[in-house]
Parts: sequence; structure tokens; C-alpha cells
Amino acid sequence: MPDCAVTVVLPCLNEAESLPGVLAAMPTGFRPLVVDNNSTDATAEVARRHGAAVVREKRPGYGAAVHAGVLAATTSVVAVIDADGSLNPADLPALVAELDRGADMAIGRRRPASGLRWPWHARLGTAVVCWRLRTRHGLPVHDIAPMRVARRDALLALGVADRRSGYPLELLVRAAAARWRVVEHDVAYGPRTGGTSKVSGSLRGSLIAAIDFWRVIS
Ligand SMILES: Nc1nc2c(ncn2[C@@H]2O[C@H](COP(=O)(O)OP(=O)(O)O)[C@@H](O)[C@H]2O)c(=O)[nH]1
Ligand SMILES: [Mg+2]
Repeated sequence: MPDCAVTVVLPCLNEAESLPGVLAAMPTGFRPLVVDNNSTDATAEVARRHGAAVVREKRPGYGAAVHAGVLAATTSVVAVIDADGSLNPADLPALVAELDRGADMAIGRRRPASGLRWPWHARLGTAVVCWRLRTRHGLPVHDIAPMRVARRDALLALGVADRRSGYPLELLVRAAAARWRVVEHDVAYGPRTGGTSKVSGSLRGSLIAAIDFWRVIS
């Protein structure tokens, strides 16, 4: 992998249906790295067939998968994006450009596309958490970094410890403490293109996320 490329970490728990579209949308120079987190569908096989590198992470959880992907990456810049088709990899180059302009991390702010069902509890949770990030941590953000780009070594040096859904939030809190310059860009947010939601779309996922968020931010 040449160093000018960007590794795109895709945490995956049963995303075989959405992966082909997500991988087809990878811009030039962005190398997909699927982290298969105990999927019971054909996630790994579909990922390989559509040109992605694949690593496996046995420890369950979004944060465990993301961390494994960042560790496995060999490029100096890494991106992380969901693999459910709700976010568009075409938004990544603009985020990478912010690093070139001096940002330590560039993140997406989800803007709902038509046809999206965005559960009220997920929106409310995000709004409350971001208010806290702005007022208590001085971080000028309006979303919890659903898509992000940073330099790999700096990211690992932050030492994010959460291995479940609190990972992105802990990352933001640690970035604020380290006085990182964090830049937020609007990105399109649509319905997932296949498979089922593991977080905000289910009561169990939402409760786990709320507990994880509260642990990080309280
Ligand atoms: N590896 C791994 N990925 C997960 C886990 N939970 C969610 N994901 C992935 O994280 C991304 C976002 O999850 P998703 O189910 O879309 O959450 P939602 O957008 O809140 O409904 C998707 O790519 C999922 O496959 C998990 O426990 N392990
Ligand atoms: Mg999703």
C-alpha cells in the first residue's frame, strides 16, 4: 500500500448486503479495509470479492472493530466510515483535504437525505452529547463523528479505550483534551442500503449506546 493512499476502515457486523455499493463508491486512492466482527453472513467473502482487504476481530463491539482496523492499517492517514450504505465514501476526500490544511481530525456531520427514518431517541442523544462536547470540552461539533479522518499514529497515541459504541465519543473527548483542531463537514446521511441496524434502530442497541455515551461524557 503506497503511503499516499488512505486506508478506509469499515467496521462490519453482517453487512454483506450493503458492502458492494459502499466499496463501489470508494474514491481513487482510498483503500477499503473491512473489519469482520464475527459476522454470520458472507461479509468477509463479499468484501474480498469487491476488492477490500479483510481482517477479523473476535472481540465484539464497534470500537473493537475500529481499533483493529486502525492497528492493521499501514498508511499514515486513516478514515473510518460505516459499512451500511448510509454514508458516502465520496465525502472522504474533502475531509482528508482538511488534514492538509492543518486539521488534526476531520469529521462528518450527518445531514439527512430524503427517505431517512432517523429515530428521535438517536437524534436527541446526539444533540445532548454534542451540546456537552461544546460547552464542557470546547469542541465545536454537532455530531459524534460518524465518519472521520486522522493521522494513524496520532490517533493511536490518543489511547481511546472504549471498545463498544462509546468509541467515537471518547475519541472526541480525548481529542479535545489534546487540543486537537477538529473540523466538521456536512455529509449526506441516507437509509442503510441492506441488512439491519445494530445500534440506533433497535432498543437494545440504543440502550447500550446510551450507557456507553454516558460513561464517556458524565
Ligand atoms: N464490528 C462491529 N461493527 C458494528 C457493531 N455494531 C455496529 N457495527 C457497524 O457499525 C456501523 C454502524 O452500525 P449501524 O448498525 O448502522 O448503526 P446505526 O446507524 O445506529 O443503525 C455499521 O457498519 C455496522 O456494521 C459491532 O458490534 N461490531
Ligand atoms: Mg447505520
